[in-house]
Amino acid sequence: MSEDTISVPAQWRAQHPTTPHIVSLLDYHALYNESIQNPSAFWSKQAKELLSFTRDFHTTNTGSLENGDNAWFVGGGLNACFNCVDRHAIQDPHRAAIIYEPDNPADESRVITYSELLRHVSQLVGFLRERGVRKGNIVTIYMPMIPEAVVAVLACARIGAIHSVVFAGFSAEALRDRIQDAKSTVVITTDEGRRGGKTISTKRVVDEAARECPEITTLLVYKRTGADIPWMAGRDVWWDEELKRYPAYTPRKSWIQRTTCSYFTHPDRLESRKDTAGYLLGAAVTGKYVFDIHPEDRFFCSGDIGWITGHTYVVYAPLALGCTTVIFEGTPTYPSHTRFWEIIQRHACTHFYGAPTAFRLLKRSIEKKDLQNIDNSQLRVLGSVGEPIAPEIWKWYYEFMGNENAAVTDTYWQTETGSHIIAAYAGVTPMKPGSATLPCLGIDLAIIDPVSDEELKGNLVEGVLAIKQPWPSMARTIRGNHDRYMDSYFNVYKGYYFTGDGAFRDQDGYYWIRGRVDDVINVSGHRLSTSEIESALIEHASVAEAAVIGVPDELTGQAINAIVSLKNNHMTETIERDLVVQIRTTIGPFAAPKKVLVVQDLPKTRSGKIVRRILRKMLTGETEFGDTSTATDPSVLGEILKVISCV
Ligand code: 6R9
Repeated sequence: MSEDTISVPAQWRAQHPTTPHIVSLLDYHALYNESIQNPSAFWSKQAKELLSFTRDFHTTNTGSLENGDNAWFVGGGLNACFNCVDRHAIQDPHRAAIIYEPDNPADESRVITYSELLRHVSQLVGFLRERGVRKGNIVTIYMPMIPEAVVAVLACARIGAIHSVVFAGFSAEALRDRIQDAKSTVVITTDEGRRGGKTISTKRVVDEAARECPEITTLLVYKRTGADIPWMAGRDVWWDEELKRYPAYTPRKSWIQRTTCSYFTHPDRLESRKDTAGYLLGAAVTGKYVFDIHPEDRFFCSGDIGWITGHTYVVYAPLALGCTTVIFEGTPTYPSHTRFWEIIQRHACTHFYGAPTAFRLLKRSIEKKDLQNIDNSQLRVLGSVGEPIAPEIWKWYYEFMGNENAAVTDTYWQTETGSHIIAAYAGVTPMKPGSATLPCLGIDLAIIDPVSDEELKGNLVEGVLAIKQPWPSMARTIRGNHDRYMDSYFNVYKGYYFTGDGAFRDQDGYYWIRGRVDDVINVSGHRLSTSEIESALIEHASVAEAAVIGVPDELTGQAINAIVSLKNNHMTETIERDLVVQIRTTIGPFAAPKKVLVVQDLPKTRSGKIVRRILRKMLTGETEFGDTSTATDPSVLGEILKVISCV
């Protein structure tokens, strides 16, 4: 192995409270080889071991990547909620399922046991069913990170309804589009939320969105703060008042699901659906082997459940494996920068899973002396997700968060993959700061040369990352747009799943993710599409054309720069600010551009396409723009450069 390798801390295995699920790298290789050589037998065995099926499947998987028609556990039936709640409630009813850490550390935290979780979920199921929610309907959930958000997700899963969890940072307009698209008749929210000491007006946002969603018949409101809020009699109902009327247990008659699915709304309108059993198995297998989760563990993932990370690793993976999931409502810097350490200490967390954007922020302000009263020696595994983690941030994380005692796993994956694709197996895989390391079980990777479209074999190759074999938690379609699904993932390189990321395979076969090769921007681990932001800008009455570029940013990974030209070149004093507000209100504050540049004209090809490549080079300070001859009017470049140098 090359010299930048960090081996698993010597005490890791010695201090393990039980026995790791995989004990050596050899074991990993043996399992991995089995999973690639005989995937059906491997996944069938894993499914039977980790999931409880109500009806056995007769075929492990069918279909091909070429045709994009993969299906898993055909003929089988299970209920995701039963797997995440009932079976643990039956076995160990008093085990904590959820620990809730409120935004303000002075407020009381709450522990919800598996039997209590079963009761809450069952009561919500009773309510939702009475309100007409059935298998296949889509319920929209717009809630802060509180246990009731998880209850809502699981209640949908129990019915076989589809949950569309919309991140509570989205604006009323973005929420409206998603409710309309889902045709939700029931929306679940809170009166307000609290985040980083600030109030988020969830109910007000839903009210505004609902004005153009006449199909909503029920707005279920959980009382989080007790604020005075507007009320629409007949439509709005309180969670606490309603749910107690329903039985604490719903019988199993309508449980069995086959093709019902989780449904994600992404900023780029990507909506994917997955097989329930396949998705749940991806979550459980990676939870078990990558994170080494055991039932006694307390797993703290700081992701929001409105994004895939929270979806899979706050809800489904820890609960399917029957451990305790820690739900944190707040932010890493409130009331102070040591909040994560304090939470981990207070709840004796064994795992922490977060994003490089937060680590970069904390690294700036935390000193060793701030942590001298912290004892987090029970912390075994530290995960990173969302974007590449720079080696110096990796090392900081290893040292400051884990005291060089915990295994660090940089987990590379995507909404569409459902669960980890490349990750170090905690306590097993020798680590290399900055590399996501080795493929996960059942994931057959390929690096493709973008020029020749050929797969590059062997080590020391760089190209586009693709996957050669189907895996259970992969998305099976884009709802209502299967052609887009085929074009985005399977028609790019025939026979492969196309990830959209560039990657390098080093001399040891380790993978280094280079970032997106398409028009996706990653700001603080939030995946945004340039086209949605550009459309939001163009909706503004004064904007003629807009181009959105992601530029490297020390704190947020990438930052959004928007370059616009105005109708009749009519400049106003407040235009830059107005456009930032425009994006905040149409998409959400997290998509706000760091810079807005107003120019006379944008560089275009002769066919009228904006040449973002040149703009990107200009914004990142490059002086060589490559071939600019296709730009319609080369003089526009000089003018843009002038504007850039003035900002
Ligand atoms: C889980 C999640 C997916 C995109 C993905 C890639 C980037 C995620 C990463 C990473 C490097 C990692 N990404 N994890 N890049 N190293 N460990 O983030 O899903 O929101 O769909 O984003 O995020 O570019 O293609 P999603």
